Amino acid sequence: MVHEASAPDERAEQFDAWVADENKVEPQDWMPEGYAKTLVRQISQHAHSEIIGMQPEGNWITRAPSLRRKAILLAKVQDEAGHGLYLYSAAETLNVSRDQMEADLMSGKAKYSSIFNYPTLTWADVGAIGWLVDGAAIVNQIPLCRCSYGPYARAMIRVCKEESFHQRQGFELMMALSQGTPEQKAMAQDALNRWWWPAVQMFGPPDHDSPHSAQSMAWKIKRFSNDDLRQKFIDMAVKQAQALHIEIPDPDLKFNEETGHWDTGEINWDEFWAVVKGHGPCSRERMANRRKAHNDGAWVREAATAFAAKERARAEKVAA
Ligand code: FAQ
Repeated sequence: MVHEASAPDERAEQFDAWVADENKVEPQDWMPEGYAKTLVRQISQHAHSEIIGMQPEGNWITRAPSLRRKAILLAKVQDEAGHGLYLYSAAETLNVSRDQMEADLMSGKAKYSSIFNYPTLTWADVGAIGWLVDGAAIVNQIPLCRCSYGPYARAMIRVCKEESFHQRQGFELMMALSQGTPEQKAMAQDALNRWWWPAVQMFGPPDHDSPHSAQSMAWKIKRFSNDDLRQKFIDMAVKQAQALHIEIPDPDLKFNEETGHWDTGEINWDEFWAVVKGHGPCSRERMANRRKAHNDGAWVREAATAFAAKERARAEKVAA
């Protein structure tokens, strides 16, 4: 742990050594301003992604094809709300308020994952999201369980357990469709066609164009680079698509004997940046829904605050 009384440059050195030794940083510890700022940026954007990420699948709750599928989907979407809450709480340990994080999302200052700006056109999209989007999320988030910041790392352990169930239910749904009627198999293929490239882009820009990676890796917030995690996901997903007997929509996809990895065709980074900047097919709709939900929930927040004040006053009266 860093000694509060040390000279400023000594504190920075002690901090780097503490983190390099694989120790955890806790909220009460001294930390460089940039470290806290990076964490608030990443954790709050991660939380926003979970909350906005409820919308694409939420769209299918009323139209799930059976009671069993509906119960599973409801539970999954509720889990995502829970993940958002753990993550907002982890960010709050860094002295940023939930109101501030919410305001940054509404103003467009804070981002959320590009993937949630695509539409869910058919029931197969629910399977593709579970299989590919949760699959990508796990590959990215397992290393975050070892993040140097304690509250984020601990939140990630539970999140990953739940994401793992989400991924399996998506794969099982895709399996049911791909082994079903020709129409169902075509639906599974169409969903893969539309979700593949956005899932590959989820890992963020290529390493040479990722301004935050080097510092975040030095601070052991990120453990692997965007491209390394992307490759890991691609290698996994190719095998899974083979098991489903559906085709990844990339004519240039090829196994590289030398590296032992699957090489893909060009990733459309122009599309990625356009979506990140708010020009995705559903960007406006997602933000409009989020704003409405926030405004509709104002009375709940007001009631909870009034109730807490009443409880406090009652406790003070009893104590007096
Ligand atoms: N979308 O320098 P880097 C989920 C931004 S949760 C939008 O590489 P960094 C669960 C980035 O913020 C999915 N923006 O940045 C689920 C930065 O902009 P800034 C979310 C992106 O932080 C499943 C700029 O580009 N997961 O799916 C994206 O080192 C199903 C430069 O990028 C997390 O948030 C993108 N895809 O690396 C829920 C995991 N990529 O902030 C519902 C935690 C990059 O300067 C249903 N986050 N940008 O304005 C991370 O691991 C990292 O933040 C990265 C980006 C890897 C996302």
